[in-house]
Order: sequence, then structure tokens, then C-alpha cells
Amino acid sequence: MSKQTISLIGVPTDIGAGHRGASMGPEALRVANLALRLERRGLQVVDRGNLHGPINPWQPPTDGYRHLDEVVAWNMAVYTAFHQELSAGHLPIMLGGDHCLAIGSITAVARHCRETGKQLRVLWLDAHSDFNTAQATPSGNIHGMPVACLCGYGPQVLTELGGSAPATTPDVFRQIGIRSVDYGEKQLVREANVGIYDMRHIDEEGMKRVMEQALAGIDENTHLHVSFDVDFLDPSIAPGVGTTVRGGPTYREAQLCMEMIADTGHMASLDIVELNPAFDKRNQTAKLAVDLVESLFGKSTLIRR
Ligand code: HAR
Ligand code: MN
Ligand code: MN
Ligand code: MN
Repeated sequence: MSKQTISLIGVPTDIGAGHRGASMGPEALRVANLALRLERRGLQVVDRGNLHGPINPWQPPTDGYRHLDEVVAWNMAVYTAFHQELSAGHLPIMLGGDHCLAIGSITAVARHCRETGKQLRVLWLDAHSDFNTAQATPSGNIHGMPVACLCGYGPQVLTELGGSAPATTPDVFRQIGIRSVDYGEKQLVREANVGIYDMRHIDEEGMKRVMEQALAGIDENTHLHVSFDVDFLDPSIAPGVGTTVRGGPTYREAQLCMEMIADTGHMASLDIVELNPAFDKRNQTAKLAVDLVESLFGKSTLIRR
């Protein structure tokens, strides 16, 4: 079998976020040697450089959304680039950028799945469930809305980014690490029946059982997409994000989570988002993210099983 090719796609924007600085995420991940670390795992890595898009005008919301036009422009660029890499048989990694960009990446993945007859599963590693709507959002920040948009709840320019229908449905999602859901958002995720493994669930059952449940049913025909919002991690180890929420997974819990995903052998695309170097110290959060991504690609602490 030929070497798996990984394509890195930088998306330097904070257009959907409530703090400036996630636009510096792609470079922080490069400086933390993401490409070299993956190459050392025997993978072929091509860095496609950065996508381009509108500047952040830093405006208040209109009709419940901040920067909707700019968010659409950036997501169209992500959608096109991601789909191109998937069609070429590559494993794309989006270097975000804030989490609104997952609308573009996952819309592309969903299209690729329709074209190849694959079953989509999305693991959403995050402190937040990102299921807000214009009515429910406390902020208008679209990085709090991507899962809702992907499931058809949101402005048509985002819900139909890839054509005439929503990209996917709530049943493909498994959310891990959730501990901050807004009032109206909570009703929405309940109604939509999104698969949520919140921190309470992780505390009570342990990361191992939670991951067994979240990964259940994955088989040869599954395209597994991992959307890794760095604020998933406990802020004591990952301060370099815009929206820290205490009470997240420890280093060892996060590592186990990543190793169990790697063990499936079916991860076929990845987002690394919400890394914000403006809040970081000595690039430690980028280095931690790279370390955990190595685990996602099979670096293991196991001696033998
Ligand atoms: N739920 C809040 C809002 O909608 C905060 C969302 C923060 N989102 C992220 N991505 N950082 O998960 O404004
Ligand atoms: Mn494929
Ligand atoms: Mn998020
Ligand atoms: Mn988050």
C-alpha cells in the first residue's frame, strides 16, 4: 500500500469568533512542527499553505449573526479546498481558524461520502455543542453555530453551502467533552437528539467507556471526521484558546481519546480549530495540540497489547 498523503490547509481567520487571534492558529501549528511530527510517523505531508478570504471587520450582529457574508466566503474556500483533497484521495487537515470553518470542511466531507458511498461519522471534541441559532445565540458569533448549520438549522447560505440540502443530520455527530451549552441551545440539541457525551458522562463512566460508545458502529464503510476544538482540553493544560471552560479532559484522558480514535483506523479527515496564540504562552497549546494529533495518527503509549 502506498503512503497515506496528508494535506495541511491553513485557514487564517477568526471571522466567527468572539475574540481576535484564532487567525494565527495555522502558523502556530506549523511553528510547533506539525508536518515534521507526522512525517516522522511515516506519513507523507504536503502543506498547501493558507486559504485567503475577507478581513475581520469586527462588527456587531445583524439579524442574529456577526459577519455572515465573510463567514460564507471563508467557508466556501474551505469547502472547495477540502473537497479537492478528498477527491485526490488525501487526508485533509484544516489548520484553523475558528470553529465556524467546520461548516465548510464537513460539508465537503459529506459530499465526498455521498460520492463514494461512505457512511459519515463526526466526532466533535469540544467544550461547546456549537448548536446555536440566530434566536438562541447569546453572542451572534457563528463559531457557536456550525453543528446546527450542518444539520439544516441556520441561514440558507450556510445550511446549503454545498448545494440544495443540508450537509448532514444530527445522528452522525458524537460530541465529547461538552460542558458549556447555552439555555436555548440546550433545548435545540435535545430536540435534534444530538449524541452528546458531556463531562458528567465522562466523570461517571470514564473516557474509555465513553469512547467505546462514541465509536460504536464504525466499520470499513465509515468515513470518520474528527473536529478537534482545542477548548475541548482543560484550560490548565490548554490556555491558548479564546473561550476557556474549566473542567475539561486531562492530558491523559485526551490522549486516551485520541489513541482510541487512531485504533479504529478510519479517521479520514480532521479539523484543528480555535487555537488562539494571543492567549497562549510560549506556544504550549499548539505544541500540546500537535502532540495529541500525533496520537490521533497512531503514536501510542502502549508497549504491547
Ligand atoms: N455558546 C457560546 C456562543 O454561542 C460560545 C461558543 C463558543 N464556541 C466555541 N466553539 N468556542 O466551540 O456564543
Ligand atoms: Mn475517500
Ligand atoms: Mn467549537
Ligand atoms: Mn469550543
